[in-house]
Amino acid sequence: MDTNRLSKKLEQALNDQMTKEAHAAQIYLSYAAWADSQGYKGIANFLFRHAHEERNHMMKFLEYIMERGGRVRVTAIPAPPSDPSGVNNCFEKVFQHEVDNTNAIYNITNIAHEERDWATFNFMQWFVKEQLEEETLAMDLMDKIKIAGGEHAKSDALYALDKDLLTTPDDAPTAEKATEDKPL
Ligand code: OFO
Repeated sequence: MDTNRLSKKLEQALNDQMTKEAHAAQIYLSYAAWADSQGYKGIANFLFRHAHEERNHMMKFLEYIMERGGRVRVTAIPAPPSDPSGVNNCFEKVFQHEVDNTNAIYNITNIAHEERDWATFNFMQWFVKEQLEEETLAMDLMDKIKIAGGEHAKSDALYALDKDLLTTPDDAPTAEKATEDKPL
């Protein structure tokens, strides 16, 4: 008896996303290694921590596919893109990556909706919320580098930014947590 509760299309999409999350971890690892090679220990630390989060996302997809009786397919992870040309470019790449990942998450959520697979639709809500946080976090990075001077940031501003990222929390506060007396 077939106990697979996922359609072939969703099973494939979830497997693809599992690989995408592994790829995301590789991207953050490579940017972190680049940052360290440039002497930015704080930025590297922030990106290494984030790579770890992406591996956790990968595990959630893996676990969910198994839970639904589907078949997990572990495939090759594509190589990360080329090194950033500077801190500004690094943060732009991070932001663009997160926007692309949000689109991939929305695509699976759409398929689940079309198929009326409410279990998968419900599972995907965690990622919809997570992507909101990830994009906010990436936007915060863009704000920080903008204030530091963008592409033309001077070394003292980059030094302060690097120190700041060493202790920047892994999760960004989102609008739903805001109150009148405690705005973001
Ligand atoms: Fe897995 O959220 Fe970033 O990519």
